[in-house]
Amino acid sequence: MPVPPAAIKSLDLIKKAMHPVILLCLLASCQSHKEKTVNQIIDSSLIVTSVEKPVDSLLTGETKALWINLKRMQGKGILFGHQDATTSGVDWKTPVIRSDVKELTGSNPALYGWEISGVGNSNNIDSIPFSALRNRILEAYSRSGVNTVTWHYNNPVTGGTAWDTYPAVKEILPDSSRHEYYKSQLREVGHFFQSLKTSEGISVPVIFRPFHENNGNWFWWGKGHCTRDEYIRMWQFTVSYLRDSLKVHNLLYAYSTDMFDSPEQYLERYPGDSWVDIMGCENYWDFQSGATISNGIAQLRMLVSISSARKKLAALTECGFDGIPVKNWWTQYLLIPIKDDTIARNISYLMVWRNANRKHYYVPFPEQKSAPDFMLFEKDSFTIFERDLKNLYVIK
Ligand code: BMA
Repeated sequence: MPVPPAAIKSLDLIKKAMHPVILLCLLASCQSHKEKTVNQIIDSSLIVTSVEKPVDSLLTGETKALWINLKRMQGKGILFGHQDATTSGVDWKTPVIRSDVKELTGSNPALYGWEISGVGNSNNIDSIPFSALRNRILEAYSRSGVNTVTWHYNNPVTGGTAWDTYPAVKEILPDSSRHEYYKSQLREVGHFFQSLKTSEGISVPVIFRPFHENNGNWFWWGKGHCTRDEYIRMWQFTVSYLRDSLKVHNLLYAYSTDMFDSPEQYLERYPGDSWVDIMGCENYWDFQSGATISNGIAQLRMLVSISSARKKLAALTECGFDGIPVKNWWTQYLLIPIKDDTIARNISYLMVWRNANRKHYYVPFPEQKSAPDFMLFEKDSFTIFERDLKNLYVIK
């Protein structure tokens, strides 16, 4: 099995620090227990290092400023995010430009989620043209909004969707059958991120969250369809190819699981402190019923503890209630439980999913039953919408 880049780096450091004889013995034993050694090295990356450094030491100034400003804001408020906020709503779709959040509250969200499945083609998985996506991202940036991108990447072996769980991860790793194809896809991804340039030539910062919900079994990169080692190697290759080979320097990397029970479970597939900027989790379920909110809060508490020990940011990277059937859901099920918890309130942002149409939506429209409560949610001093944002792209 090829040694992942992190392991190579660690071996280099060990080589530099060690007496040559000890080193020879170590390398000899490495040959016979290569598999075990690789795992041990990956395990050691799970030890808290407390180094306050983004994944990419060559980050653009604006991206680094975003990272620093989000850190400074921890505990002071939570950015509210909406997937596809200005590309699709309950009654409209690009090329129209509206925002269901703004139409109700008078303000855009502070954070925008976007989807790049299909990158390289004209349209993404949800029929949004990439040209429009690019413009909406640039516009969000010009209003000091934060952009985050997910990738429901089609199965690279079968060509099926992200939900086609044929075990493809091992096939895209270095020296495997679909590796060159995977690199060609990453070039499309990198090209898209590099194309996000303002007229002044500034690269728009993006929080990239690939291979999300990795402890669920519904995506081909999920649990049950790849080993922990394969997942970590895929993650590390992806980051290092974008950053080191393609020289994409406007990305913060967010790692996310779905719901989890313990820090160990959360960290099971964690790629290591040098490979992650934001530690996220997604949780739709626990915030939908009074009986389970405390589970959701317990997970956010664990997330904040794990991430702050590592000097990372934490976020509820996806949540929401499809169709929002509960009148006071925004304040009573989401805002107050998080805000009132001294630890959970340190997450940087939360994001609800997209408004596709009147059968699949996460933000209310004027006559929807939770609309008044969503307006109260926006007015609360702890939620951050566009109108509450300072410039996140300069360091003061
Ligand atoms: C899912 C649904 C799908 C969509 C996909 C990617 O949760 O909203 O309709 O295609 O996300 O955006």
